[in-house]
This record gives sequence, structure tokens and C-alpha cells, in this order.
Amino acid sequence: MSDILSDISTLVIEGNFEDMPDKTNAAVEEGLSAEEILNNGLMPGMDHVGVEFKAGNMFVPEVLRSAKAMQAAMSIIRPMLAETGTETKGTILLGTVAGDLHDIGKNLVGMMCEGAGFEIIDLGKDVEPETFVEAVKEHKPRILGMSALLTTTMRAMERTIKALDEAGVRDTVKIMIGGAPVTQSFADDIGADGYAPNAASASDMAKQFAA
Ligand code: B1M
Repeated sequence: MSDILSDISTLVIEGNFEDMPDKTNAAVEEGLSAEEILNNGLMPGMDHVGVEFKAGNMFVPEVLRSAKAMQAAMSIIRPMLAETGTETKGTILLGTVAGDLHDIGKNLVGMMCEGAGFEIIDLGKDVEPETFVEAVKEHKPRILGMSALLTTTMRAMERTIKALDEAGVRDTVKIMIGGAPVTQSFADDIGADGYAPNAASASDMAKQFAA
């Protein structure tokens, strides 16, 4: 790995979003492609963060800083990726379900998955089942990710899956769910394809779904 790509990885791991724009611009000026910066600088950094987070060696505030550093670089290279038509691993449609305003975990999942090479379409929070259905029809994502933080809103995940079923698009997507009150047995119960306990596992699961 070139020195500058290794520096970019380190900035992600350190959550150094202040220095990231200069370093990313320097990499572009050095002639590195956006794809190289993503695949060989940002993604290895985020992979490392995922491993450390899962192992309990990094905590949410640190991961949020890493995600912010990643975003700082992405905002520079995203237009270049779009111009060159770089293939992503696929599209993930994300949202926090109806009635639920918690979006910090969902955002973290989105950032980790973007770091793993996916395109993220984030529908935001308090997303009604019908909105998920329309977005699945419009964007044809590979994966649909739903987040819920309240025991009272978990059932909106089930309603969304039913709505997708009724609209005839359930089998066009892999459905991944998560959030503090969600469990594997709940995922099995409502017919989701997978449950991820944290953002790093969500990114691993998305990679498996896309393989
Ligand atoms: Co609320 N809240 N909150 N809250 N809030 C909780 C969830 C609660 C546990 C606090 C408590 O009472 N101890 C409790 C829920 C109890 C329950 O349902 N059993 C609660 C409550 C009751 C409420 C209100 C009802 C309070 C009130 O108004 N009386 C209200 C509800 C509003 C609504 O949604 N309609 C409310 C409001 C709020 C704020 C708006 C103030 C704010 C949210 C701000 C925001 O998100 N923009 C808030 C917050 C911050 C919390 C706590 C303190 C923190 C949540 C959080 O962001 N955690 C929370 C208590 C707690 O968890 N300690 C609490 C950090 C985040 C990184 O973790 O979201 O779990 P988490 O995400 C993890 C994993 O779960 C997983 O990966 C993430 C990263 O590792 N994950 C996924 C999440 N989504 C995933 C999706 C996936 C895969 C993995 O696939 C797609």
C-alpha cells in the first residue's frame, strides 16, 4: 500500500476527520483514483474499525468519529466514483421504522456499509411500510435494512415485510434488521433474512448477502 493510502487508513482508524480532506485531496493530486482511495485506503481502515468494535476495543463515540472521517473523504471522492461509474457492491435501502425517531445506530450501519463498498439510500427515520415498498420498487436495492430502538416499534418491521409481500417485491431483496430490542428469534419470527447486533456485523452480513 502506498504511504498516502496507509495514512488514509490510519486517519479512518483514528477518527481524524479534520485532516482527512487535505489527505484525500493530496491523494487525488498524486494521481490515485477514487476507486484506489476507497478500496485500498478507506475500506481497510473501516474493516479494522469493524474488527476492533466487535472485539470491544473500540466504542460507539470512536466509531462515530471514524465514520465521520470516512464521510469527509467520501464527500470528495463520491462525485469521482459516480463519474467513472465505479461498480459498488450493490445498493442498500436503509430506514428506521414507522413511529421510531432513533437514527444514530442506523446511521452508523449506513456508514459502515458504505465503508464496505455499498451504495446507501437512506430513507431516514419514522419510515412507513408503504414508503419502504415504494422505495424498493423504485431503487431495486439488493438489501433492505430496517432499524428499531423501541419495543413498541419493532412490530413495524413485521408490517413492512407483510407490505412488501403484498406488493409482490418481498423476494427481490434480502432483509436485514437490527436495533437494541431486536433479536435473532424476532428476525426469524417475522421472516427477515438476517439480524445483526451491531454496525460491524451488519456490514459483514451485507457482504455475505452480496457475495
Ligand atoms: Co430514546 N429510548 N426515546 N431517544 N434512547 C431508548 C432506546 C431507551 C432504551 C431508553 C431507556 O428508557 N432506557 C428507551 C426504549 C425503551 C423500550 O422501548 N423498551 C427509549 C425511549 C423510551 C424513548 C422515548 C419514548 C422517550 C420519551 O419521549 N418518553 C422517545 C421515543 C421517540 C420515538 O422514537 N418516537 C425517545 C427519544 C429519544 C431521543 C430523540 C431523545 C434520542 C434519539 C436521537 C436520535 O437517534 N437521533 C434518544 C436516545 C439517544 C436514546 C438512547 C439513550 C440511545 C440510543 C442510541 O443512539 N444508542 C437509548 C438508550 C440506550 O440505548 N442506552 C434510548 C447508540 C446507537 C449506536 O446504538 O441504536 O442500539 P443502537 O444501534 C446499534 C445496534 O443496535 C445496531 O447497530 C448499532 C451500532 O452498533 N443496529 C443495527 C441499529 N440499527 C440496526 C440496523 C441493522 C443492523 C444493526 O440492520 C439494518
